[in-house]
Amino acid sequence: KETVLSGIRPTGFVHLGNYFGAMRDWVRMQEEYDCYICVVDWHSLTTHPDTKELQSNVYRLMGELLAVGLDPEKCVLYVQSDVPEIAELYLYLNMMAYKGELEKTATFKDKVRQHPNNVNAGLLTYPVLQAADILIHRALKVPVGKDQEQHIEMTRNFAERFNHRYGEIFPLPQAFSYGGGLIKIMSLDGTGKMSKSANQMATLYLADDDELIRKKIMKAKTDSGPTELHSVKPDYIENVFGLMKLVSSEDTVAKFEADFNNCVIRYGDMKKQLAEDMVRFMGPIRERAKAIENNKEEITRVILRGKEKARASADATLQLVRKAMGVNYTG
Ligand code: AQP
Repeated sequence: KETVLSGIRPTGFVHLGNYFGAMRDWVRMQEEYDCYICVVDWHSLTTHPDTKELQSNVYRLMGELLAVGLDPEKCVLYVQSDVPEIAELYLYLNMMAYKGELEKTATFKDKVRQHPNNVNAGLLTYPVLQAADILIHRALKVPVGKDQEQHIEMTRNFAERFNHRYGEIFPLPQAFSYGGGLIKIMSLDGTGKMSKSANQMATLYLADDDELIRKKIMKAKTDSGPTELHSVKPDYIENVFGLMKLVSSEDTVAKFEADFNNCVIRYGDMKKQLAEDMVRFMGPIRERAKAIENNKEEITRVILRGKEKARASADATLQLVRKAMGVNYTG
C-alpha cells in the first residue's frame, strides 16, 4: 500500500474548504492507503503564538476528524508535537532550502501581509516543516487543497536535493485529489479562499447551527444576474454553483445552470435551495462532532495510539536519514 500524509492546523473551527479540499478525501483514502493524518500544532505557532486555546482546539479538531469519518483503526491520527523525529528531519531539510525560494512562496507573502508584526523564521520555513511532515513517513500522496500545491512542489525539491547529496531515501510526493484537479473553496464574500480566520460570516464552519448556515448562505455575494445568454460566471457566482455541486442533486444544479444560461436565474431562490441542501449535509456531521467532543477520554486514547504508530514510522525513516548522512556515530 502507498503511504499518504496530510495535515490540518488547530487554529480554529474546521470549515467547508478544509472538508471538501482535504478531509473528504482522507476519509476515502483510509480504505485504500496507509494514511497518516496529522494535527499540525507546531505549524499553528507561526501565526498563532498565543497557546491559551491550543489544547481545546486540538481536542475539538480531533473530534471533528472522527466525526467526518476518520477511523483510528484504519488510519494513524496523531499530533505533530508528539513526534519529535519531525523536528530533527526539519533541521536537516533546512539545509536543503534556500532563503530566496522561501521568501518567494505565495503563502509566505500572504502571511506577511496578514501578520506584518510577526514575520518570524518559523513562518519563512513553514514549507520546510511541512516537507518534514510528509517525508518523515516517506509518503507518496498528499491530499490537499489548491492553496497547498506550491508547498508540495517545494517538498519534492527539498527531497530531490537530499537524495542527490546523500542517496535515494525519499520518494517524491505528489499533491492528490480524487477529482483530479485540486479544490479551492472561496469565501462567501468572494474575497479569496475560505480560511479559518477569515471573515467569519463568509466562512461556513462544520460547527455552525442550521440557522447560521442559512443566514450565511443568504448573504453570499451574488449580483443582479447575467444579461447575456450563456455568459461566463464571475468567480463568486462560480463558487455558489461549486458549493451547490457538492451538496445538491444533479437535477437541482442543472435547473439553476439552465436558468443562468437563459438569464432568468433568481439568486435568492438558488441560495434558499443551497441553504437547505447544505443544512441537510452539514447537520449530521455537526451532531456527531458534538457527541464525540465531549468524550475527552476517547480522544486522549486516539491521540496516544496515533503517537505510538507515527513515532515508529518516523523513527524508521530517521534511522535511514542519519545513516545516509553519516550522523550516526555509534552504529
Ligand atoms: N478554501 C479552501 N479550499 C480548499 N481547500 C482548503 N484548505 C484550506 N482552505 C481551503 C485545505 O485544508 C487543509 C488544512 O489546511 P489549513 O489547516 O492550512 O487550513 P486553513 O483554513 O487555510 O487554515 P489556516 O491557515 O489556519 O487559516 P488562517 O490562515 O486563516 O488562519 C489543507 O489541505 C488545505 O489545502
